[in-house]
Amino acid sequence: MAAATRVLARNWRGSYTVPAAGLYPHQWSWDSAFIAIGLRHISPRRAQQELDTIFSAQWADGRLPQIVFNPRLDVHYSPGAAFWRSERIPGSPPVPTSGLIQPPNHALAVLLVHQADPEASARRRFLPRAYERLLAWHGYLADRRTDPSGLVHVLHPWESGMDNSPYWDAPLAAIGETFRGDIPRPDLDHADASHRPSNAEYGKYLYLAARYRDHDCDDRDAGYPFVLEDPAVNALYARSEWALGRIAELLGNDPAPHADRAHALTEALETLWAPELGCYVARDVVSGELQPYRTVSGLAPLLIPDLPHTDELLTMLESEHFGLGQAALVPSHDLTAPTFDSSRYWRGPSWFNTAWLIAEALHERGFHDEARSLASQMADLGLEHDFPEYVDPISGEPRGTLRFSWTAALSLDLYE
Ligand code: 2M8
Repeated sequence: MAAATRVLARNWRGSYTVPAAGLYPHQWSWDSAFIAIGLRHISPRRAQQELDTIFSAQWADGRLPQIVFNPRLDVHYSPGAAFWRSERIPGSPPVPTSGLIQPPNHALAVLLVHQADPEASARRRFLPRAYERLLAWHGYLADRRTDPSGLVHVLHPWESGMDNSPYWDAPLAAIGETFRGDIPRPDLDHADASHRPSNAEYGKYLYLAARYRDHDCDDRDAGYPFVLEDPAVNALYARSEWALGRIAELLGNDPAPHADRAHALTEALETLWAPELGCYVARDVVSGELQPYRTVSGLAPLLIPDLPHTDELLTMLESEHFGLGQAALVPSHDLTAPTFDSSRYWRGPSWFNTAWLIAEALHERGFHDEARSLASQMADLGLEHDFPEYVDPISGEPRGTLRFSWTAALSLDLYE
């Protein structure tokens, strides 16, 4: 507990927590929600502040930005504030941000942070304030990002939080273009190149980001070349609608619209079910093709109550593809796939945030032993390796950077 608390203190910047001191020197949206979930055990007030800070960077259209930049550290991360120039874009907030989004885990975090200390929450009027922000955020997803299928889409691999997942290989390859300018890689000063996405992938990332920026981050432009429906993004959205319903109830409002939305998303997720793989997959909206890979994103719908494929997903989790109980945590990609890479970012390594989500889902479904064993593995691996960003699922060795905030925060959550 003390070691995790120290990491969070070291990465605290007065009103938010950076994911890691060198590699990620700004505030990231879904990181902050995961961090707040752990922070609530040390200081509910700091956890509220973490979320308030990300909410204060909300755009006029309701989007919560992927990154809120500290402009003084712009050369240390790419692409930064000078790339996005968000201040020129109508509806952007007074602080510099990226125009993209990240997965919507915020309502889940707000509910847990509130419940950790309802009195402190009431004193600071945290819940009503957060509720307004969450309504606008979910409204943005419903109005600007929802497809005729009923699912929300991402317009960039970064929006999924799982940057180089194999899901994106074919859709990125189908885009003939790449970024023509310089491709700075300050990330390689802080992590081994073999643990990070490739230069070719960064060329595509920057091309797509620049294109979105140059269209003023306007979602009504129909011509984006990368439009993908991701299972984890939609599962977190559904799960967050359930949380928002509970928040509405606590504030004396009607929870029914949130339950309806969560049900509609669960039903729409059916279009991403791949029976031959035994899990959910992503769909490329441009080509219409399902992306035939088993990834941890495809297991994330376990987070939703009343899911039709729960048994199949549990079987998949325990199979040789994800090796629950055998592998370290939960691999980000199928251990048996030719595309599996035990070190490279979201193509195989096990991450602590996804392990936490799966542990939560197992716990809620009554698999208490399995949930506890995953939780204690997280705590042990975190402590043993100084809270790594991710680990090799076979050896358990640390990968990426160390003293990573959500690893520390979520390990703390599990000490309870
Ligand atoms: C990673 O993504 C950023 C871009 O957002 C990057 O590669 O520079 C991902 O692991 C993402 O899920 C995470 O939120 C972010 C910061 O920890 O790093």
